[in-house]
Parts: sequence; C-alpha cells; structure tokens
Amino acid sequence: MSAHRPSHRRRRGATVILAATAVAVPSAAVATQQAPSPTGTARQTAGPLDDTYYQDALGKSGADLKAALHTIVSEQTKLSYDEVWDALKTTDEDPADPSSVVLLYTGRSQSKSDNGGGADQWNREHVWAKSHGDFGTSTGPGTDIHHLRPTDVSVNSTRGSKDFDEGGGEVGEAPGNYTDEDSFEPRDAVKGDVARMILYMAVRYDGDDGFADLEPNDQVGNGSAPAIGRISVLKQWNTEDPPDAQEQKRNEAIFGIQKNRNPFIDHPEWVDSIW
Ligand SMILES: [Ca+2]
Ligand SMILES: [Ca+2]
Repeated sequence: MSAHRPSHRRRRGATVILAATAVAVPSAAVATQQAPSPTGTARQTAGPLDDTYYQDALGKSGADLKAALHTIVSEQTKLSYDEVWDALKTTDEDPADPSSVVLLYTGRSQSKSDNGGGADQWNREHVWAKSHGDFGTSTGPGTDIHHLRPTDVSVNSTRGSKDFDEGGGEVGEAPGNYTDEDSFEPRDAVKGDVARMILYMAVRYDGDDGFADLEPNDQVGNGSAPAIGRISVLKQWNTEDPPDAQEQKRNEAIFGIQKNRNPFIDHPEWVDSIW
C-alpha cells in the first residue's frame, strides 16, 4: 500500500454528515442552504459525478464551460465502426425485451439480430449526419456512439443528411416524425435526445484531433459544412423533452464502453449557458 496516496478533493464522509444534518435542521434553514448562488444566471442543478468527472466544469459558464467540457469528454475509448454494432445492442436494448433494440425515430422494438441493409432492418444512424464535416465512418466522430442510434433503414434514408427543424409532412413509416426538402423533425419523445446528441458532438469535436470543428448554427441546408441547424430549435427541444431515466441509463452504458459522458444529459441547463 502506498504511503503517499493523494487525498480525494471531496471527502465522502463529510458529504454523508451534511446530508444527515439536513434531515434534522428546520425547513427554513434548508431553504437558505438551497438559495441560488450569487454568481447568478448559470443556475446549476446537481448531477451525477459532479464531485469527480465534472469537477473542472462546475461553476463555469459560456465559452469557459464549453472548453472545460471539451477537455473532459475528449478523454475516451474509441470504437471501430464494426464494434458499433455490438455497442448499440447494449446501449439501445429494449428494457422490456433484452433480445431487441428500440429504434430512434419509429420507437419500434426490433430483434438485435435483424440488422443490416434491408429496408425494414435496423442500421446505424449518425444523428450528426456524417456528411456535415465529412468525417465518414473511420474511428472518430463517425464511430462515437453518443450520437449513433439504431434506426429503420428506410427511415434513416428519409432523414438522410437533413438539418433539424420543425415542420413538413409526416413520415408515413415513422408517425410523429416530420420532414420537408431541407429538414427533419423527430417525434416528441426523442426531440430532446436529438438536441443533446448534436450538442455533445459540438463540444467533443473542436478541430484538434484531425476532424472538423463541429458546431451548430441556426440555418438549414448546411450541406457538407461542419454545421447542423437549427440551434434555436434544438435549445427549445432540450427544454421541452428533458432527459428521462432511459436516456440517463444509455449515458451510463456509454460511460462504461467509451469512458466519456454526454454532459447535457447530466446537466441539461448547460445548453443554455453555452448557447
Ligand atoms: Ca426524450
Ligand atoms: Ca466544436
């Protein structure tokens, strides 16, 4: 056993004592403890791993927060495109049926083994369309499972590389999803998930690792530019569809595989702090 093991920055024992004390103190004192911090606008809610994984990001806002998160999430294990198949079978497993995955846009539960190129099989959708920044499927953004999801092959094809915005005609094969010539609107239950995946990609990829600097903007029709729109709509979706238990569970599963997290699932309020 090492004699010089560094002490943890936060003492687990102290946290436990504080929690026990809070139960006993009068409610007025609790209210005082929970008053907003004087630093103001960046309202911070408690999230998992605040004392460890996120300790260098806490208390920051705007560009400083984005830079801190970039450093944190860039430390990761990277998968090959082939390894993505098996990873998605874990991260997107149907909680009601361990032999199936749940498809992103249709919400359909489908056998894990029914993947491939057939029109109604499932394949690997790049929510940040890979042509936006032209990163392909070599190890990097194209194999980052934070934004890779099982989807119906032909629905994936209908989404294509369109930017995200509201409006259009309903997608026949995927009710609740809408599309027109230049944009795609996912169903309500995954709107926030899509927003948080896109914004994770913007924070993770800053042009310092051989791939383009991915950033959102407020337009559609971005083509092959390393941009996805529209940020004003994504921000709205992040608010309307907050992270649920399933999305949080997926983030934990990815943390086990890639060893990095999507900060906006843990702290959705950071979206408005940065953008
Ligand atoms: Ca959701
Ligand atoms: Ca970026």
